[in-house]
Amino acid sequence: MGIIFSQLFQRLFGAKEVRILILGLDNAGKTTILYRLQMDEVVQTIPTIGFNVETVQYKNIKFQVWDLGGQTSIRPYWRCYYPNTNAIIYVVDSADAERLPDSRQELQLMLEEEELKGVTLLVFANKQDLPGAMTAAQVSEGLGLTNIRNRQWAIFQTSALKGRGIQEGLDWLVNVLANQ
Ligand SMILES: Nc1nc2c(ncn2[C@@H]2O[C@H](COP(=O)(O)OP(=O)(O)OP(=O)(O)O)[C@@H](O)[C@H]2O)c(=O)[nH]1
Ligand SMILES: [Mg+2]
Repeated sequence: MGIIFSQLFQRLFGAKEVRILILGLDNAGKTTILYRLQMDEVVQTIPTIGFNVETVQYKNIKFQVWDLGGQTSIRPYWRCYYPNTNAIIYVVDSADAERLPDSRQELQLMLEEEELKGVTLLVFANKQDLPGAMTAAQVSEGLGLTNIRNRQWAIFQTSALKGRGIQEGLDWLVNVLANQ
C-alpha cells in the first residue's frame, strides 16, 4: 500500500516542487511550524521581517515552503508571493481570541485574490497547549471558514511547540494535492 502511494506521488509530482505559503498574523507560530516541518524541532524564533523559505521533503513530495512575516506593516507584501502557489497554510494563535477578527479579515482579503483562486487552504488552530485555547470549531467559526465554497479547506488543532497535529494536517494536504 505504502509503495503504491509513494509511486503515485512520484508519478504525480515527479521532481516538481509544490509551492506552499504559510500565512497568518504575527506571533501565530508560522516560523515555528516551518522549522517543525523541516527538522521536527522547536527553534527559538524572532519576529520575521521578510520571509524564510525552506524545502521540505514529505512522502516523496518536495514542498517549497515560504513563511512570511505577519506584522501589520509586512502583510501588504504577502501578495507578491501569491503567483504559482499550490496551497496555503493559514496559522492562528488559538489563545488570542481578541485578534481573531483581525485574522479573519486578513484571511478573507487573501481568499478574494484572483491569483489564489481555488488554491487549497489548510488552517492550523495553533497553540493548543495554552490554557483557554479556542477549539478548531471556534476558530473555524471566527474565521468564517464554513462559508468557503470554491476551494478545498480543512482545519486542524495543532501545537507547534509540542509537535501535535501538524502531520495530520500535512497528510490531508498531500491527499488533496495528489487528487488535483
Ligand atoms: N505555547 C505555544 N507557543 C508557540 C506555539 N507555536 C509558536 N509558539 C511561540 O509563539 C511565538 C511566536 O512564534 P513564531 O513562530 O515566531 O510566530 P510567527 O507567526 O512566525 O510570527 P511573525 O514572524 O512575527 O509573523 C514564539 O515565542 C513561539 O515559541 C505553540 O504551539 N504553543
Ligand atoms: Mg515568523
